[in-house]
Amino acid sequence: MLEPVHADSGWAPYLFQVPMRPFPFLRAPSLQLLRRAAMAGLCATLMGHAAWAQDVVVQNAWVRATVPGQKATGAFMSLSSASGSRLKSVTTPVAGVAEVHEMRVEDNIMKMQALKGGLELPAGKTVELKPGSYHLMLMDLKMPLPKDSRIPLTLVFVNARGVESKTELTLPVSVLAPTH
Ligand SMILES: [Cu+2]
Repeated sequence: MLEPVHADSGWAPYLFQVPMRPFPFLRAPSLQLLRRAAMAGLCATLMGHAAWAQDVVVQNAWVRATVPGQKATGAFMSLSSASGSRLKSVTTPVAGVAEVHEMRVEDNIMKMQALKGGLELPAGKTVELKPGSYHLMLMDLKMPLPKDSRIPLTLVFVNARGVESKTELTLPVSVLAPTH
């Protein structure tokens, strides 16, 4: 599995994971080198076509910094799914409760609520999780999140065939959306 990449440099971070056993048919020890070479080639290919490897590509992920005593914050990112997927759930060790939320205006009041069924990611579309819109809500925070720190966060996706996959991220903590 590739480590989640985070770019401080301004290069858009591509965060994805690779299936652990893509070549079960190449198990013989004599094929070890061939297998390794194939993996290297595959990885090189994946770098250029991230969406092909993992159905969902995560970009520009960040979490809002907190002040001491603050018990909740939001995490934001853009998600694009090649073949259609659903963000089912989210977990992070820094929060007791983490949910996928939407914000909408009801009777002129901005309200937010958990998306019980998760967030649909239509094939080929980029879904933005951003302040004032869809977001990940981290509640019951176990520690302050100072800016310029990082937190681990796991996204659970379900693809169009109903297969679940996890994407492990490391999110930068920021006061505003990092510029890219
Ligand atoms: Cu919320």
